[in-house]
Amino acid sequence: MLTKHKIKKSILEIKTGDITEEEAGAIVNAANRELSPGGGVSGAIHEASGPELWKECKKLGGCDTGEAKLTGGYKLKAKHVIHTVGPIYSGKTSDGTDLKNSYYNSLLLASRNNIKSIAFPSISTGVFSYPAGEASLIALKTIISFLEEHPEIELVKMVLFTERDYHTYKSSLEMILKE
Ligand code: AR6
Repeated sequence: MLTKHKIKKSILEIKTGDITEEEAGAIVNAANRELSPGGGVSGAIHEASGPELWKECKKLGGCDTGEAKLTGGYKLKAKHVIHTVGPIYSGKTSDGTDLKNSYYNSLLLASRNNIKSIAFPSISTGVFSYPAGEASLIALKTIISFLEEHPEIELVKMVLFTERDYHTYKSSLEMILKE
């Protein structure tokens, strides 16, 4: 399943798929603060990339919530991995700010490293329990406003693991575009 939308000169795609198989300048990892492999999408990315990824991650000194760090992609089709740590959902207003920062800082890191295409999973909505509806609005609004200011990022893909998440993100995009 795939939806494409043009934001100024850039393309925003919403699709179903396994992010470890995406071709992109960078795929984003929904990491933990230690940048250790863990489970969920992070475990899958480390598995597909191979042990060199964890070796490089160990040298980075962890990552704070809302921040982002860059590594190689090793055995992945993507040249780089951008590791970001989303918030563990608590219901506080700071959750929204932290989630926004995860998307924003990942995009900024891509831009600063001349990466033109980037694929995101649905950060924080698995093990970290962020409700997907709320998270999708924050993710898409942050991506859209970034692309409006940064035409150097040519393509952003939201790669959703389930059809249910795909429909959630698609409905949120339609809602945002009507505003
Ligand atoms: N491709 C795309 N999306 C995926 C894939 C995949 N291969 N696998 C899972 N997802 P989660 P979080 C989706 O739990 O909530 C880890 O243990 C999944 O369906 O991976 O940010 C880390 O080490 C969900 O929609 O990330 C951290 O400790 C989304 O990815 C913690 O989990 C995010 O789910 C991070 O939790």
